[in-house]
Amino acid sequence: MGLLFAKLWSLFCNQEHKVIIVGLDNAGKTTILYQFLMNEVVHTSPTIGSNVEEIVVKNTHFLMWDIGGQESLRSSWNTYYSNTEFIILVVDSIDRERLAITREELYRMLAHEDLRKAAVLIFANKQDMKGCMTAAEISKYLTLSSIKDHPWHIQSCCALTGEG
Ligand code: G3D
Ligand code: MG
Repeated sequence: MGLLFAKLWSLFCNQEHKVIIVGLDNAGKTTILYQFLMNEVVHTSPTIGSNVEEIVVKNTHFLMWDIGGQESLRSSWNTYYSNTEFIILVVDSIDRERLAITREELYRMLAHEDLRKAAVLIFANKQDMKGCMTAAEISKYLTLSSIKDHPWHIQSCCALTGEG
């Protein structure tokens, strides 16, 4: 019985989970991915298409897709959606002008059939920047409290230092 349980547990633990990292260009997606991966800051250039990396946390494998956020690439985000369990939405907390676009993209994603069961983590990134919006302000603007059909969480962070 114990052995069976251990086997089931290890099977469960070794499962691979698909995560997509989305957000507008320059939000900090690639920096966050490499912060997860190596705990260090890498010099990024705008992502054309996508980067994919595997991260292992306590025996659980996460396949992280970092998808380019430029306007021309956003329409192809949905080609990455199938089997996605977690969405990481990265927000540039200093970019007030484009928060409305992020909001639009967020609700478009949440309405997509392939993401019906996905949980959402919103990173309010660039908290080191003076005058940035707080996670509470972003949460209010994105009306996160109205999201009832997906588990969600907002976390303030600074991808450069790994804080948050
Ligand atoms: P993207 O993948 O979402 O397009 P990147 O964004 O990861 O390429 O980051 C875009 C720029 O924002 C980079 O600066 C990166 O260093 C910077 N950046 C990312 N996270 C933070 C943060 O938390 N704080 C600050 N101050 N800057 C951040 P460059 O200058 O290389 O374009
Ligand atoms: Mg990028």
